[in-house]
Amino acid sequence: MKSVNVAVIGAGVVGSAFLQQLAGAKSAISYNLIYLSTSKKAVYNKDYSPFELTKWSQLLQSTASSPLSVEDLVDYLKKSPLPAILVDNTSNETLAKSYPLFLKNGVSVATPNKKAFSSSLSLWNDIFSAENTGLCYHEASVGAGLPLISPLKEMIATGDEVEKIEGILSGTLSYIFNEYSTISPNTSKFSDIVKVAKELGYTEPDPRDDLNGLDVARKVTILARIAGLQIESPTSFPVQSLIPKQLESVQSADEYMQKLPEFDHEMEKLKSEAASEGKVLRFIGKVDVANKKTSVEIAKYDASHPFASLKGSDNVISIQTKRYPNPLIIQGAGAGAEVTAMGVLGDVIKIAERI
Ligand code: NHO
Repeated sequence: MKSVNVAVIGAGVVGSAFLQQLAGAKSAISYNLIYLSTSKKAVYNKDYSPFELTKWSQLLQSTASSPLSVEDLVDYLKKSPLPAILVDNTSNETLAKSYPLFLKNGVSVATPNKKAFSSSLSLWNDIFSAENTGLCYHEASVGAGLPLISPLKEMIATGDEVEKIEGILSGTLSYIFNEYSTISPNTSKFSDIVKVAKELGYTEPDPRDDLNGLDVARKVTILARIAGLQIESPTSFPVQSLIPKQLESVQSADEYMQKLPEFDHEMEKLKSEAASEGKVLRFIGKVDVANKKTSVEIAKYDASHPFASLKGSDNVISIQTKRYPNPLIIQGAGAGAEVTAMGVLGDVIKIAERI
């Protein structure tokens, strides 16, 4: 039986779901967990002998070892007697910047961490350099486990040409707009919906980290680069922020939440304008390949459009290509531990089959 060595960094929301799924993976390949770390602790054996996957939590609790530095981890994994895969389940930027080092040394990477793919264009080019001997897959960096990146890459590799990509790419903002702007008009206030989303744990601790549009801009950057656009960074194109100017600099999330109702009329105006045209508001990311334009903005959609009938915190993406003039629509849960971990494990299995 083929075996691979797996090193996992991060055992939080996604990491713990990933480890549980890895323990039950239905694959013809055997996955040996040889390294596991959080920001403070690590477990690994110098002789690469694997740990029992189902015991990962106890192992982390009882270890006194600190995580290896990036350089030492690269060294450890490149000398692995079996093909090695690094799974980065953190949102750490320094680690993301070190992917080229792993990949150059024959270590493959699977990750939901958006940072590496949506930072500078030079980092993207280094990650996907033809000289790298490791593979790098990041399906869960956009739309959690939804099959987006893999089919998009396959369309392009087989000669299709992407014309336009448009999508609701944030689970949090999907929920907020699906509740706020409905096909049958409602009287709910924007600030009340944000409050409920925060209470349900759908937003970041400070909702401004969702409402500033940067998370969507990062996902748009990734999709646009795959589609062939040379996007310099997620701040190099227009991104509409949903944070009122006056609340951008207030100190705490609590103060922001407290003052948000004072600005409800701004969003209300947009909502009633849309309703008078029989439309709803949605917060979308757009990639217009022909015109080399990307943007993140509030847009209006007819009640009959697939984006208008979205439910809960689902994501939806519409991909229009030469072969799919009527766009290919991919829709479903775009956030959450289980589906995100599924995307990461799917990548690990693909890498293991291919290395
Ligand atoms: P946590 O729960 O904070 O866990 C992070 C773990 O990494 C911890 O164990 C921490 O100790 C460890 N860590 C951090 N820095 C480290 C370092 N330098 N060395 C070693 N260990 C370190 O984070 P999550 O939620 O598990 O997220 C992990 C990654 O998955 C992040 O890159 C995140 O962006 C990505 N991700 C998460 C989700 C999610 O549902 N939680 C989603 C997608 C990607 O589908 C999700 C989504 O997009 C939700 C989004 N908010 C939306 O659409 O609205």
